[in-house]
Amino acid sequence: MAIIFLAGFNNTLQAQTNKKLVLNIQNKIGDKPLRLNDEYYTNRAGEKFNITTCNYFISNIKFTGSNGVVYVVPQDSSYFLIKENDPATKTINLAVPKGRYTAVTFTIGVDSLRSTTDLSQRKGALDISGGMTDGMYWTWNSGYLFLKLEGTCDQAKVDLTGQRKFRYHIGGFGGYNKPSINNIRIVTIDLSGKAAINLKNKAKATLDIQADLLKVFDGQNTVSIANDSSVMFGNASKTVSDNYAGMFSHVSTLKK
Ligand SMILES: [Cu+2]
Repeated sequence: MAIIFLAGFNNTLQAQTNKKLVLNIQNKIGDKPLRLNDEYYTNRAGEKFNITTCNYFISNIKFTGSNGVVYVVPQDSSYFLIKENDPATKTINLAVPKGRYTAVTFTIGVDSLRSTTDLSQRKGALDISGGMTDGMYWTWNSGYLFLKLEGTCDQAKVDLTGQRKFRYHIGGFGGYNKPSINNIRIVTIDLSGKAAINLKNKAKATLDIQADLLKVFDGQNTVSIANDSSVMFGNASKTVSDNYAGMFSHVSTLKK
C-alpha cells in the first residue's frame, strides 16, 4: 500500500516530533479469533456459518488528547483496507505527536468526499485502477464497499450457482449524482484510565483493538442469514451497518 506524504515544512516538523503508534486490529467472532473457512460459528438466530471473506475499510483516524486537543492523522494517509486473509493489513503504523490520548475515532468505510474525488487522489487502498482485485468498489454513485463479509451457511438461500452462501456487501456514502443510502458509521473507542495512550519523549505505543464480526448478525438488530442471505445496496444494509458500528472495542494499550 502506498503511503502518500504531503510535502512541505509542516510535515518535516511533524516527522521530528511525532512518535510511533502501532494500531493492531484483531478480528474476532464473539470471544474466538476469526479463522477463515475452517471454523464454524453460531449466531443469535441459531444459524451455523463460516466466514470465507472478511474485508472492511477504516479511515479518517483521529486521537483525542486528555487535554481535549484532537490529533487528526493526515487524511492522505488515513485510508486502510483491513483484510483477514492478509495479516499485514491488520497492523497500521501511525505517527502521532507526543502526548496522552484518551479516545480514538475513525470511520468504518470511506467518506463521501474521498469517495467522489478525482482518481488521482485515490491511491493505495483506494486505488480502483486494474479493476480492484478485492472487489471493494461499485460505481461513482455507489462508491466503495465498506464491508465485505461472505461465508457459507446451511440456512442461506440457494444462490444462482446452487450454493448456500451469504454475501454482505455494505457500502453507500450518500450518493454522487443522486442521493442514495448512507452507511457511513463513525466509531469512537474510549481509552480513558489504563487504556490511555501515553506517548512520551522516546516512547512508542501499541494499541490493540478488536472487531467482533459476530456483531454483524447479533448487534442492536438481529440479522438472520435465512432472511437476508444477500445484503447489497438496499435498505437491509442499514440494519447491518448499524450493527457493525458497535463491533469495535479496546483490547490493550502497551508502552514500549
Ligand atoms: Cu455485492
